[in-house]
Amino acid sequence: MEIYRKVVTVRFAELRIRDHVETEGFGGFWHPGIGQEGLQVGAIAAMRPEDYLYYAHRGLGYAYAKGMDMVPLFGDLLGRAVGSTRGKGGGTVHFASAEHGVLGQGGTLGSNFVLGAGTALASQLRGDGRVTVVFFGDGASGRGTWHEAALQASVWKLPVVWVCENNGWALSARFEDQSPTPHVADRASAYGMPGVIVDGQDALAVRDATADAIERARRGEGPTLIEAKTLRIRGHYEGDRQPYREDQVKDDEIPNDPVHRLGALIPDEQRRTIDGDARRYVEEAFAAALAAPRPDTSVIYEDVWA
Ligand SMILES: Cc1ncc(C[n+]2csc(CCOP(=O)(O)OP(=O)(O)O)c2C)c(N)n1
Ligand SMILES: [Mg+2]
Repeated sequence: MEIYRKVVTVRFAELRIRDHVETEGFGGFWHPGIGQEGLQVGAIAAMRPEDYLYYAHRGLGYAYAKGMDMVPLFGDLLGRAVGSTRGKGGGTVHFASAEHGVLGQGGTLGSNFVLGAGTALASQLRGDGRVTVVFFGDGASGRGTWHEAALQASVWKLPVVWVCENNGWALSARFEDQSPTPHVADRASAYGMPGVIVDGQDALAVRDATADAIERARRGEGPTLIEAKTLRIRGHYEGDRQPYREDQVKDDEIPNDPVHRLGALIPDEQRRTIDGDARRYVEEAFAAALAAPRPDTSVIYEDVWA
């Protein structure tokens, strides 16, 4: 029930942002995660609140699932002072909340692989029992940083779980044109870790696979690579007309829609109540963020390391 509530909340947030981008525009790129909410929420449902998360750029489902409120998330996206970075980040890769273990991301895809191995090493040295989960796409899986982080994490049995969202596309490049093997998970064996393939549209299956990997990591047995098979529903960014793509999908015809799959498990009346509450929560949070002031220019040098 709780997973459904979060998935449907993220779906409404996705649709709200899509509408806003269409009518008002957007400062930067919005990479819609519509259709991938189930795997994002499902995997994170297996984490403890104190575990560390490095999310990917496709939507805001990860950070919400990890416990962040929608107001700071929308605030960051809209460049408002109520954002978790007080509106200074902008775009989809600059949420952060140390309190929720949401450690941010970066515009350079793959920079978080080595950071993820780093927080896992910190947890191992401190013996704090925390696990780090790192999300990334099929395209990012080709970065050299993944391979070095995966090797070292495996040799040192670091408590990290790699979750690859294979949606078949990296911008305009098909997965088949970027990988010599049919699955990203095939690469796990080179680093002596399990490579698990799971249906990314099945939130509960992703939750279970991630729970197994997290337990293994907590026991000190090292990393796991999970590959969740999913589909990129919209363009790479909102507004991408995808001239390179023939298999375009409509928002209301999402194959194996994770919202419908979970919703089918819940009695109608209860589901309608959850949906209504989620829709209201998203509308109110979006309105609150939109009404908030933009950051004052005087804060520009705050939080700058050097
Ligand atoms: C190192 C680096 N190279 C290229 C880019 C530009 N870029 C942003 S997203 C993206 C596609 C990533 O594809 P994938 O990892 O499969 O994630 P998806 O967008 O499908 O969720 C690219 C090429 C970048 N941000 N960083
Ligand atoms: Mg991809």
